[in-house]
Amino acid sequence: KLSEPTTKAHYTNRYACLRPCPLVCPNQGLVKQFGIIRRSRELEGKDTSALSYERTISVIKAYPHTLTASRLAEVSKLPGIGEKMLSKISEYVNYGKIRESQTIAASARFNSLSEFTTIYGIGAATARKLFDTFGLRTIADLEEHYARHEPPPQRFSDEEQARRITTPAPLLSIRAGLALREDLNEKIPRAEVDLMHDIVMGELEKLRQGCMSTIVGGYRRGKAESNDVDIVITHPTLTSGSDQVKGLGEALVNRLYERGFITHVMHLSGFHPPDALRTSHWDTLEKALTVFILPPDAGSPRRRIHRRLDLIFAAPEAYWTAITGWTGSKMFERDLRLWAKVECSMKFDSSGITRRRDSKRYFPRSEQEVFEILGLEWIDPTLRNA
Ligand code: DGT
Ligand code: MG
Repeated sequence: KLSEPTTKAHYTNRYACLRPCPLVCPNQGLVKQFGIIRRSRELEGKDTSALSYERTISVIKAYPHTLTASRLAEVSKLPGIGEKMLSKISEYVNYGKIRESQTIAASARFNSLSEFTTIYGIGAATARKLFDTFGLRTIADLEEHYARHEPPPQRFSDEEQARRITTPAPLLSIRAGLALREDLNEKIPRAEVDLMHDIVMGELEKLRQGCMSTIVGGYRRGKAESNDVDIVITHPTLTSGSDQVKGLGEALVNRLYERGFITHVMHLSGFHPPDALRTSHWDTLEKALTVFILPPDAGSPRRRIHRRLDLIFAAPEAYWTAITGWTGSKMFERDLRLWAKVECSMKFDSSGITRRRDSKRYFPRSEQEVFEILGLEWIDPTLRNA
C-alpha cells in the first residue's frame, strides 16, 4: 500500500507541483507585466534571470488574494520572492504598472525578437543573430533574408536516424514556417481540438483497433484556446523495447500524411536509444511534431488553418506518466522532476518513474498512482497552471 502524501498542496509550497494554480488568477495584470520581463530575459539569453521571473510568476499565479499594499508583508514570505521581486511587486501595487515592463514593451528590439521567434525553427539565439548581425527588423526582412539563405537541413546521427520515425512528409523548413506563420500563430478553440482528435483517432482505428488516447497539454488544463494539440497514444498490447511503439507512430504519421491531414513534420521520435541511461532532461518516448490541416468538408471553419499537432506514442506501462508529463504546465513539470529527485530520490519523466537507489521501475496504472508513488497530493489538471 502506498503511503499518504507527505505534503499538502498549498500556495505557499516551494514546489510548483504542490501549488494548485488556476488558469486565471486574481493578479493577472501583474502576471502580464512580469511576463514581459521574463520573455525579454529569455530572448536576450539571460536564462537564469528568466527562470527566476518564471518562478515568481508561478508563485503569484497560485496566490489566491488580490495583491494590495497590506498584503506585501505576506507576499515577501512566499518562496523565491526576494528583495528585487518584492520591489517590483510593490511598484505594481502602488502604480498599477512596472516601469521596466513598460520600457521593454516599447522597445524595438524586444518587438523584433518577439516577432522573429513566432516562426517555427527560430529560437532566441537565432533571432538575436538576425537582428544584430544581419540587421533585420521585420518579418518582411526575414522573408527576404530566407529567400536567399535557407539554413542547411537538420542533420541526424546514424543512431538518431535509426531511431527516427521515417516518413515521406516534408520537414518544415524555415521558409515553409514563414509561409505558415499566420496560421500557426492562430489559437485553436476547444471544439477544433476535439475535431482534430476525432480525426486522428478515426484514422488510427483503421490501422489498429483498440488504441487509447488522451488530449494533454493546455487543453487538458482547461485552456479555452491552445497553441497546439498534444495527444498521448497507446495500445494495450504494445511491447516496449521492441519497435512496436515506433512502428505504430510511423504508420499513423504516414497514413495522416497520405490522406492529406499532415502537411509537414518538424521533429520525429525521441532521440535517445531505448534503454540508455535515463539521464536526459526529456524522455525516451516516440513523438511526432507535425503540421495538421482539417479536410475541406470537416466542420465549417471559414478557412482551413494549418495547426501544430504533437503525437506522443507510449507503451501501455508508460501511458500514465506520459499523460502526466505532457499535461504541463512547463513549470509544473519542472518542479515535478525536481521534487521527485530531491525529495523522493526518484527520477520522473514521461517514460516512467525510477527509484534511484536500486533502479526499481514503477508502472502506475492511473494518473492518481503517479501522484501517489511520488508522495504528492492529487492536483486536478485544471489546477496545474503553475
Ligand atoms: P499551448 O501553448 O497552448 O500548446 O500550451 P501547452 O501547455 O500545451 O504547451 P506545450 O504544447 O508546449 O507543451 C505541453 C506540455 O508538454 C508542457 O508541459 C511541456 C511538455 N513537453 C513539451 N515538449 C516536450 C517534450 O519534448 N518532452 C516531454 N516529455 N514533454 C514535453
Ligand atoms: Mg500544447
